[in-house]
Amino acid sequence: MAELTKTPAAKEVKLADPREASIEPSTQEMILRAQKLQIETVFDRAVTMKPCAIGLQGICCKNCSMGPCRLPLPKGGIQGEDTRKGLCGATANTICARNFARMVAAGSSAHSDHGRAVAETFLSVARKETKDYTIKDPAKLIQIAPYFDVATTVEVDGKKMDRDLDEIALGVAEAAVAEFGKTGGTLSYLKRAPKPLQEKWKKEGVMPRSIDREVVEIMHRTAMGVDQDYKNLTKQATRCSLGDGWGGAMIGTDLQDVMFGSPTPLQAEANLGVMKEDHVNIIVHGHEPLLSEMIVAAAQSQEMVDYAKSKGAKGIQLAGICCTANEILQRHGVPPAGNFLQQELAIITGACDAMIVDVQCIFQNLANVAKCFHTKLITTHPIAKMEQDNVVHIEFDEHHAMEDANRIVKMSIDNFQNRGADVMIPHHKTTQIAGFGVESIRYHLGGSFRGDYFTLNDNIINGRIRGIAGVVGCNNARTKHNEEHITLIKELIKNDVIVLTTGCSAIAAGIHGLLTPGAAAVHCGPGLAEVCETVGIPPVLHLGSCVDNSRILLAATEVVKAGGLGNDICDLPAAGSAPEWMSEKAIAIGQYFVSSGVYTVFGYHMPLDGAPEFKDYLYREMENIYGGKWDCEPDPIKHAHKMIAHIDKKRKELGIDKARERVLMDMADRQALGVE
Ligand code: BF8
Repeated sequence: MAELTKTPAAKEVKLADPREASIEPSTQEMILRAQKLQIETVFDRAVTMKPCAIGLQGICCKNCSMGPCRLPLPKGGIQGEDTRKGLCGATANTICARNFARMVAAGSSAHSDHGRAVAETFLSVARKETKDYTIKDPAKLIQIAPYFDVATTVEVDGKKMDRDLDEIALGVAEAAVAEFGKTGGTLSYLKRAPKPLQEKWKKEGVMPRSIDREVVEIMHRTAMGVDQDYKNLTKQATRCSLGDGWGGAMIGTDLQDVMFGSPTPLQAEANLGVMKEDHVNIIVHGHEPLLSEMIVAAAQSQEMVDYAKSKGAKGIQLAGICCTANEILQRHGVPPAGNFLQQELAIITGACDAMIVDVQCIFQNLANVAKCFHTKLITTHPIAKMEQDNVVHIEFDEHHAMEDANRIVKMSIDNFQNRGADVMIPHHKTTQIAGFGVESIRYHLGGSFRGDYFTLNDNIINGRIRGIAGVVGCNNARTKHNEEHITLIKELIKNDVIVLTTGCSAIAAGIHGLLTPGAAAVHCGPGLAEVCETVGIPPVLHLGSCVDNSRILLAATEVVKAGGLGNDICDLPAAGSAPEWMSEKAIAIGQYFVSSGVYTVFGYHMPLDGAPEFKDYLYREMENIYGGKWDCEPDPIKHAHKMIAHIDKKRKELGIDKARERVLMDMADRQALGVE
């Protein structure tokens, strides 16, 4: 039996108030339990350590060893000329724009390296070098092939015939891998965007040339003594981010769909309460589903279930954290045990027999928490190891993926018998419907015969649906866990704005019961409720993981194509949001949304306050170039109303604001008009 040990905490750690830390009851319970067991968590660290005030303003430059140079705003703001400079003379605008661009580079590289791993695995599939992965969605493969200039038909004796699927797969795989380092032209997927948007990108000179090149160029341009014009730096940040959203991330999403199947709506549970005391609990955490897909297969195999039973468990309960959770949720209905801020808490239940991590959003402190229990913490990726000695590294290789997965699941089962007596799994869990995508929205809102986006557009034009919001992104220990997501989403749907969600925001929405058709009657305005009830969909649609934000770009493009709502994404009554963002990946996503024409509001804060001119460029001038702009609002209700005001402005520009007024009439209005 594992003996409980304390985590080596920083000296004088203050304790978080669980009710101030999260709105979610099982999270509160687990924070309290951790404190009783003297196990430190992110929530305690957040009250112990304050963020750096200068870093918060975005104006600390540490790009050479003459610095770090710090250029805080003078008390009382800038009076007259802004004379602040670093040792080399770099202005606050330059420093802030460099820092911003580097965040875009880091975020884009994370999504795109994920996309590359998926593309390389798909190449192994196409070359028949692995038996463990196959093509589960050939229709998707045929759909994307033309974007890579891969023919899907051949002419035989003057007749057009379907081309061999293996040949198409090889063509697509080679072209997809080449996108990361291609030496001529621009990215293939850019042609999926609405034409006017492509024209804007061309005019601005921001069409990404290759995915990797734009990241490298940011690192070059932000190195000491290179680009010293914040507008020029922002341009490169745009080019790099487009290489993420319309490049690396989109390739990742598409090829995952091809190999693992495109998601279709399914029912599952969510929250820490999905863990089971009498089962082997395995948690997968991270982002790339290459391994977790195999873990799902291994954990569901009769051989492993029997093995678990032979060790005294009733079965195997697999669950996820973060975006790996979203990946296996949307394709297999495997429940998420929680989002970003709940990762330590899953171990603190005492019932986590193994936590298997791949890349991104993984706390190093997991190792310290795991040390207090029997939990096996297993790293699996060559680029993401941990220094602590209680961490096991089992390197995953797609060429023997199933073998690796079986080994990991067996190790997890073997660890079940080491579980201590002190187990406490919170009871809270909810039911949710997840697994929406571009295709399933088309089907659900259009029906099987006339499945298309016309129906969605009709409902936007007639005002039942006021607009579309993409609410995405992380949790942040500087804000109350899940509060901004849930308050914001509720306010949007109350005002008839349909919400598309991904990432940790989607997990929050699931945990708080917003991903069910039944949520429409409880939380929605009358128009959106009517649509959801008629069609049988939730008012908040779970579109997957953070790389799947590419699905939101494509859904917006489908809405443009369906007609009646303008010619470009920036014409749509739509807005984006990341209310509890923390990761550089969120900044990359925000930049590609803005540069694709979306008004995008972030919560908490943006590291821009120290450079008001650069901030103004992002918050106002970008709109003149791409039709989208940045904004920030920490208060979730005000945040929602900024998005709604933008949606209403777009409705007015489209001339559909009158229809909206008609729908908003209440009983008294109708009686006054004599129509009731
Ligand atoms: O990529 S939402 S905390 S898990 S970064 Fe991380 Fe943020 Fe969650 Fe998914 Ni996206």
